[in-house]
Amino acid sequence: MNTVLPNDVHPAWLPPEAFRALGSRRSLVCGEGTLVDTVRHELALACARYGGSTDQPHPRPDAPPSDDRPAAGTSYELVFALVPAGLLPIAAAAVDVVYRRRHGAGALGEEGFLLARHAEVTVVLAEAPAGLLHGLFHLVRLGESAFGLTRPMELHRPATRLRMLDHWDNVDVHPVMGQVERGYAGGSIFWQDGARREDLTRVGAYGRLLAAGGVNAVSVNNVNVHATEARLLTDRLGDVAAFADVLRPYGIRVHLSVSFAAPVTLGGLPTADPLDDGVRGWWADTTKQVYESIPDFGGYVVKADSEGQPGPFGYGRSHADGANVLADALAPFGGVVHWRAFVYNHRQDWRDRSTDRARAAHDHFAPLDGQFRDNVILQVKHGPMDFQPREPISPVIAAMPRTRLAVEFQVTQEYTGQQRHVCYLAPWWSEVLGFAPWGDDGPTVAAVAAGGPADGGGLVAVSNVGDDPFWTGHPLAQANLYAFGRLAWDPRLDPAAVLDEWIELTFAGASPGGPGPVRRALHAIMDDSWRTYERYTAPLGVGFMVRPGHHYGPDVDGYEYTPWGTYHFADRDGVGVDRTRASGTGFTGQFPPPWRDVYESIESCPDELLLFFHHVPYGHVLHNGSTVIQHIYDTHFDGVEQVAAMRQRWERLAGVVDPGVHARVRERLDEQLRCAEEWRDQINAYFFRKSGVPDARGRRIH
Ligand code: GCV
Repeated sequence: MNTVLPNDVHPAWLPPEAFRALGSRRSLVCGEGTLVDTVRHELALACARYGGSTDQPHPRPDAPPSDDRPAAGTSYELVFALVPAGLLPIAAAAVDVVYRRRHGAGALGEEGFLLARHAEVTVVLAEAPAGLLHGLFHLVRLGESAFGLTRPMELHRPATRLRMLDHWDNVDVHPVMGQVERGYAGGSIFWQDGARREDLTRVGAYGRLLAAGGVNAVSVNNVNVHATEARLLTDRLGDVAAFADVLRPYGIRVHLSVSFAAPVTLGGLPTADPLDDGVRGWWADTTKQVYESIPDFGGYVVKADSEGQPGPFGYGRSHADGANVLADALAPFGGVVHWRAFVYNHRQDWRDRSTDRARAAHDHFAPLDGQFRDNVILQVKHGPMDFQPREPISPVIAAMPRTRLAVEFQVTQEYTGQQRHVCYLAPWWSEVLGFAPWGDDGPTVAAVAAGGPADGGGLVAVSNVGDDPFWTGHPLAQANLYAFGRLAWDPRLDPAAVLDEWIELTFAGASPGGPGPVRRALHAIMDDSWRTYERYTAPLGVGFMVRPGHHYGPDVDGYEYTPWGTYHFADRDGVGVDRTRASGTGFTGQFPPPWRDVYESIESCPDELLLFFHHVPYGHVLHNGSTVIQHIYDTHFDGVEQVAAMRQRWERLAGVVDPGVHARVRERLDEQLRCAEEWRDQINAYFFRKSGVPDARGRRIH
């Protein structure tokens, strides 16, 4: 295991200083296995730097589980142990007894851990090695406070079993999309010049960062599977196995995006019809070979019948037929298929008012509830459209109680400033995860993803990293990657507290005045940055006023007359999409009560989604007391002022944070301000020209 990153790569939230508290202690690690070795290795590195020591256990085989005598020899300050801890030093054994009395075996699961302080020893106890690894990173987050005099016993386990990142990386550089589709941080960390990178140190370091956030699965290639990438399933499988080898020590399983047409394109069969025996056999044989090289392979990700990708519709079959054939091939090995619900008609006619892209996923998938195998996970984008800065939740999330659902987020900032803008997305994800689709008494979106008594599908996000020295292009975009992992582990976490953790870790020891000034400045810049972004871009949930193709910067009518859908219907009198049952596309009817009625009525529809659900006159008065047109002007002027304030605030950190980070963020904030002004001026001018209504405050509109 090589954790030494090249000097020009930023350590993100795991700088050596973050390990000071652990590295200066006398620690003992008990247990065996790859992940336990990782814990040992991490502690050894930290101790070499900070003067502590780390040991193997010296158990006394005759010691009973509740033995109270200290271990012979060294007295430890920190102990990592697997249950049962009876043969270990006093602290772990005593904690083990209390834990079992209170919680019973199995309470920690495969990845959970218990943290306790007993007889001046900090103890991390787990039932499986992954728990010790997560416990280690939890201690890194706690720093010195893990060794405070008193600490109540804490039990931690992830809310959901699968916490995954999807990479939209291509092996070959795609002529239009480049190497990483919707990537804003340079090339792929996995591939270069059409081949697997020789040196996978970065991939290992990435796995380490992800594990420290809480992620445990990575899909390594684009869901748009082009010819070269398709071969990762067969003759280029060695590449995937190599990634699995370097990610395994961090408890991360590798998954692969595959093409539904693979039996034809790779297998030479005449059809990919999922009900054809030859096709079933091909998937079964191919999958068996995958597991022969990668025994802990996670499974397949499939984008089918979507934006030009092949799928079961081509054979007159349903998406359940399609997903199940892959699921059957994976089942003997414990693998899963993530089947994406992002299926819509991208060849629609803007003149046809009855077609509504928002409806598509529910129309296609809700009728299939109950028809998928247990190892199919239907992967649903959190909104019905496509990762806009504001959307309602996808009604599919509330429509398939007999299907395992994963909720998909987009960490890569395709529609949220492309990592040139500061846009801390955790508050948005937290809102989505905490949303209760059946009303306040029902389960939340997070609970659906976690599943009931059986496993849910978990949470998935599209990654934002590349071979950029800061990993994410914009150094502050690292916070989004960190926050996704943390919220996937525990969706109830407060996004501001998660940001605090990220600041503490990332800037640990990096600033002469301590992290205080950095923390204050970054909260001021980032806490509300998603809402700031929302203010200066498309108003009131209408979305998609971006430049077609690359999706950066404003273009109000960019998609208005294209086959991709998502229109705003602005005219001289008003703006917005009528998605009501009464007079529009009927999309509101896809929600269960109370939301189907809340969204249906202009009176009860929340302001921030008004134009998503309703076409209203410019003079319509919002709940906040402003007219729609005045709200558009006000938010756009405010949004730009807020970006200017962010930029000023960052200036004051010159000399406080690392000069390289400072320069990169400053350059990005300059661009953010320029772009926000462009948005303000285009949006305000557009709506002023359409409506003829002047700004009540007489500000300049072009
Ligand atoms: C990988 C949007 C993006 C595409 C992406 C697609 C998806 O349409 O613009 O680049 O394709 O979503 O999620 O599959």
